[in-house]
Amino acid sequence: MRIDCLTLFPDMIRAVLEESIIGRAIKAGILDIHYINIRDFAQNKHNRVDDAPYGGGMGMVMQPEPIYRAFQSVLESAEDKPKVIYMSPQGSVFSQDKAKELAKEEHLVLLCGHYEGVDERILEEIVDEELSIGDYVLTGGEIPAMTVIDAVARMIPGVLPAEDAYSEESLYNGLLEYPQYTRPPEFLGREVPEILLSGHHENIKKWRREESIRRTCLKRPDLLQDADLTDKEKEFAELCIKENV
Ligand code: 58G
Repeated sequence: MRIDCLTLFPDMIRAVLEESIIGRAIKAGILDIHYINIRDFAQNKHNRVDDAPYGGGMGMVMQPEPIYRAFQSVLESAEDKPKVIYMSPQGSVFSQDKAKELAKEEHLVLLCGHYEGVDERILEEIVDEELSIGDYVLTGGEIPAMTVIDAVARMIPGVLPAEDAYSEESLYNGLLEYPQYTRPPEFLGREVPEILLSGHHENIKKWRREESIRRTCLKRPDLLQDADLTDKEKEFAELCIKENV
């Protein structure tokens, strides 16, 4: 998959992504990430890319031309038509399902805004989709873009070390993850649940499933609506909620 980031802070995104497990996928050639500095496409003396909003009001707005030229430079080096995403608090809220969906794309362009955002005409002209990572406002779209790239990249086969790792994990099945333990078997007097040391895979699987349901009931009951539960598991969930344990 190819991803182009249109941003005023290319080094910030690069530093974070190349430091993580995503960096390995880039080196392995599974991911091809390009960092495009919108300021390189300014055409005035001081390389300005923002200006005051028409109609007045506070702050600055990113001008359309440098963003458009940066985008054209991406198109020139691409054989396909990329999906263009603008990171914004006005977008639909990003999710695991969305990450899985985007992981099927061949080419993404992520536009990161600053100040009070980008000129509306850029959204109309080049943006296919607006995405938000949650209901809060940040100073730039870079952190949301990194979030989307990380979540999408780990859904691409070969990016995670163990390919089956994510098929069973939390949120994949609409439930929270079961609790994890590693050595030592006792820590500050707290023991690892005996069943995990038993080697009895069938029982362990059952215990983990129940713990997933229990946790989801306690921490994120809103997720239960879309979770795939058997009738028996639904009864178990009711009980967890009623007894609050
Ligand atoms: C209002 C304020 C509209 C994404 C700022 C547009 C981007 C949060 C998210 C902006 C972002 C999120 C300028 C800075 C977008 C622009 C950017 N804040 N929740 N801020 O995903």
